[in-house]
Amino acid sequence: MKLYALPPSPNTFKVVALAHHLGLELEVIDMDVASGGHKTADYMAKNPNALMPTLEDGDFCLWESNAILLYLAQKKPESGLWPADPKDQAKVQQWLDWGGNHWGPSIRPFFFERIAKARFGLGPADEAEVAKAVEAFPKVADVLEAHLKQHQFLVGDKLTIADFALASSGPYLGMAGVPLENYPNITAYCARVTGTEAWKKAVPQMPAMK
Ligand SMILES: N[C@@H](CCC(=O)N[C@@H](CS)C(=O)NCC(=O)O)C(=O)O
Repeated sequence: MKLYALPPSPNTFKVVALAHHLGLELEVIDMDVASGGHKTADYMAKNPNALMPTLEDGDFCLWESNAILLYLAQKKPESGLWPADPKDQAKVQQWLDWGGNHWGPSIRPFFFERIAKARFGLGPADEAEVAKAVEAFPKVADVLEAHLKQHQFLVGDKLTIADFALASSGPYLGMAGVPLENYPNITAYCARVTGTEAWKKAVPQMPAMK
């Protein structure tokens, strides 16, 4: 299988980490966004969004990183990462949706203002945007913190693809200055999920910020 990738992005490295975890062979192809590799007709025939990641398995192409997690996990049902029980499956879907609709948007301003802008020369962080994000953060983070106070993982106290999706921001939360001082369970959870060998192999070292 091939993964067309933007290696420093959590949406890419969570898929790479899952492949390592499951022992699946994956050829990772860096799309070299700086030179527009992702905007070629060839690539856009695989993924019309011109975004990464995209999985290619023979003549089967799949985009949207969470769908890719699901596809890979189903190759190894014995892993339990996509549970067999319909209620557990629905709970996994619940957390995948919550991650995309609530957790992701709540941390995105920190990533954009404090990492992406510096990295891509887009000017200084807009502190007013950061202040808005700080104010909005507890409404979302309190939900996750309360759940993780009672549970080691998101669903059934076992690792699932929902954890691969939600914890994928973990390696950058500190660098982005996400205000986690009052969220020890979120911090411990991200370290628990992403502290394994599979993640260490998948997460590229970010060069130090100037
Ligand atoms: N919902 C999509 C998001 C994909 C996405 O936004 N990918 C970003 C990296 S996180 C990308 O390819 N950015 C390149 C660009 O915007 O040109 C997924 O989960 O796969």
